[in-house]
This record gives sequence, structure tokens and C-alpha cells, in this order.
Amino acid sequence: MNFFYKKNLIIGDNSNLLKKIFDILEEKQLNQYAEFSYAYSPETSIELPLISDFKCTQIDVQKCVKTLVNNFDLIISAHCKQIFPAELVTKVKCINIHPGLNPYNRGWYPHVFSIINKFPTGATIHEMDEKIDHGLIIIQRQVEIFSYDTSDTVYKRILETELYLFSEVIEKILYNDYHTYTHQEEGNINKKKDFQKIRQIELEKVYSGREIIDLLRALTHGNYQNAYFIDDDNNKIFIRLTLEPEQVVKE
Ligand code: 0FX
Repeated sequence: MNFFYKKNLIIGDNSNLLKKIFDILEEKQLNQYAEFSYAYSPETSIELPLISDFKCTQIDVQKCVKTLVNNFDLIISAHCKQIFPAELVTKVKCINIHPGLNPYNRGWYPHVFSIINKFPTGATIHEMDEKIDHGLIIIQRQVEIFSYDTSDTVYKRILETELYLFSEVIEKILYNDYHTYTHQEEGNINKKKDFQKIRQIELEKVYSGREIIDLLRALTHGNYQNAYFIDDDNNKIFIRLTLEPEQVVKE
């Protein structure tokens, strides 16, 4: 295999995702034909023991642009929390594995906002440009949201889809032999502060049944203390929702 991109960096802040990418590259034996280095962000909460069996270094993307440009042909962001500077994305081929269906709900926690605003969600692998979750699309796939989904059940499906798409296109990317396309619309973008804003449930606000269920299931994700209200004694009370479809027994 005579790959076009030989010196590659995978940078991300989700240790499970990084490990699964590592496994895909091993299974396909691509590491025999190209070099893959792994990195995570400074100040990330990544679980180091989990990644100790493969070499993973800490890289501050803003401070290391020159080093990255000089040392890598291709950089793949796998949920890297750092913003890639313009100089980096214009000088090195940078590709983003994004847990959302561009251009809908680009940015922070796409599926959380999709449960609320009904825009489609999914996974996208795209070339990076200077804007967030923007740039020519290599491959993407929609992931369905069911009435009984919470944030974590949709997210699980999105992660599986991301890995499936990665597995589908990685060789084509390494050969630099893939097609790209773009959508006409710029879509919308949500920031971390938009997520913070939706977390508080206003006790005096009037919500429809659909709105409040959607908001609470969008904010229900494992043990995260997302949704809350402030009670009359000024205590913060966290809320999580359980959704259980009726089990219909077929005669
Ligand atoms: O890595 P990631 O899945 O994704 C986020 C952004 O959504 C994405 O657009 C960006 N490219 C990437 C670099 O960062 O986020 P996470 O691992 O911090 O969280 C995973 C899910 O967990 C998230 O989608 C929603 C949920 N979550 C997470 C935190 C920290 C919560 O519901 N509450 C939380 O406080």
C-alpha cells in the first residue's frame, strides 16, 4: 500500500474513541504502511491508564503549529476539544470526526440540540477549514432519534456510526483518493454556553408536554448532572428522566 499520507496524527479527548480507532488501524494492518501517532489535549480529563498500551502524547495545538506542520502529513481530530488555528488547517490536511450531521447543530453536543430542535443528527467525517465543524464532507450518515431516546442512547449510536464511517473511508483518505461534497446551507452552531443555558428548568415557565419531555431527555446522559431546578429554599435539584417503551407481547 503506497499511501499518500504517511506521517499521521490522531488527536482526541475521548480515550475510548482513540482506542477504537487504534484497534481499527491495527485490524486493517494500516500501521505497517504508515505511521500513526496519538495525542490528547493538555487539560483534558482523558483516562490515561486506558491509553497506556499505545503511545499517546499531550499536544497544545495552538502552541505547536510549526511542529505539527513540519512533522505530519495528515491530522485527524477524533473529538479533540481544541480549536485548530487557521495556519494549521491551511498548511496540513486536517480531518474531523464529528458526532453530528453537518451543517445541522454544528458545535457542542449536536444530538442534544437535535432532540430539542428536531434538526437531523448523525456522524460526519469532513475536511477541516477555519470554521467550526465546517468544511468539505467526505462521508456522513444520519442517526435516528426515537421518542424514547435520551442523550446517552442517541450518543451511543452516533459513536458506533462514527467508527463505521471511519472504517469505511480511512484507506481512501490515506491514499488521498476520496470525493468531497458540501451542503448549500451554513446550518446552525451551538456553543458550550448554549448547553449551559438550557440546563435550568424554570419552574414558572409554561412548557408543552412534548417540550419538557424533549428538554429533559436531551439532558439525560448517564450520571451527568445536567438538568436542574432551584427549589423554594434555593437548593439546586438535579433531574434525570427514565423513558420506557411498553413491551408488547405478541400472541
Ligand atoms: O467529545 P464529545 O462527544 O463532543 C464534544 C462536542 O460535542 C463535539 O462537537 C466536539 N467536536 C468535541 C471535541 O467535543 O463530548 P464529551 O465527551 O465531553 O461528552 C460526550 C457526551 O456526554 C455529550 O455529547 C453529552 C454528554 N455530556 C457530557 C458532559 C461533559 C453531558 O450530558 N454532560 C456533561 O457535562
